[in-house]
Amino acid sequence: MRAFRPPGGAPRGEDATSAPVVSNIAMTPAVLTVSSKNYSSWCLRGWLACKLAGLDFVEEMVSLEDPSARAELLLLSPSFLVPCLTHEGAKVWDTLAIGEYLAELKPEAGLLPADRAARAHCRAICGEMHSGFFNLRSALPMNLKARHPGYKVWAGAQADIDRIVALWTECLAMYGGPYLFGRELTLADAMYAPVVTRFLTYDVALNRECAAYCRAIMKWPAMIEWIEDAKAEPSELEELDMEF
Ligand SMILES: N[C@@H](CCC(=O)N[C@@H](CS)C(=O)NCC(=O)O)C(=O)O
Repeated sequence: MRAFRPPGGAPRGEDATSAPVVSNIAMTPAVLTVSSKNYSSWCLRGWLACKLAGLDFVEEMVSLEDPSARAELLLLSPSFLVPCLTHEGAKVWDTLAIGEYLAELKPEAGLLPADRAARAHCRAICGEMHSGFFNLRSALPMNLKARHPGYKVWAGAQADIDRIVALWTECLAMYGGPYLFGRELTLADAMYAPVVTRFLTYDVALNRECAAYCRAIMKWPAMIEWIEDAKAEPSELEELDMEF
């Protein structure tokens, strides 16, 4: 298992011998365990939610192929699945649960809309993404390095695409865009961000509003950062063609 610590992630001028011990839990930075940045759509969602929350976190990258890493992952994530967020004694291993945890932890970050009805709407479409669109997810796996111009979408996946276009179009009309719930990014945008990349990868034709939404998401600095990292990933996984 490799651990990536961003430069400057540790408090400046502090080291293990001189720093006063306040609380072991409070001093441990939040850790988001993720796998491939090129292929893992759930990790992208969880990571974007952490960025949106303004959480101070470090990434821990695991290789799901490596048996010893998998054994270690079981200690972190009882489901074996990533992303998994470890923060001040809490261990959260499901993307939707991570989103809810962050919304509770950082209410000021606006992961969920302030208005009650909009908040319910946001939760409903996040839930729909989390539990649905199986045909889209299996037929059009996330692969940020790939481009398939003129890709022929299978009819089963087209029904999922049509439903997503309908729900995006409704949100953009109701809340005025440029994001799903208006002027500010929410958890819904993090949940649908890997759908945006799939639509670009597989050259899916969209209406004007949804195409503009995709452009807005692709300009999100956190998305740009993740995609740059994905493109820099070793190419040995490039042939992998599955949803995970
Ligand atoms: N429902 C889970 C799905 C998470 C998931 O499927 N994660 C994939 C990576 S994107 C995974 O960990 N797969 C384990 C494996 O391939 O062994 C969530 O919302 O977080």
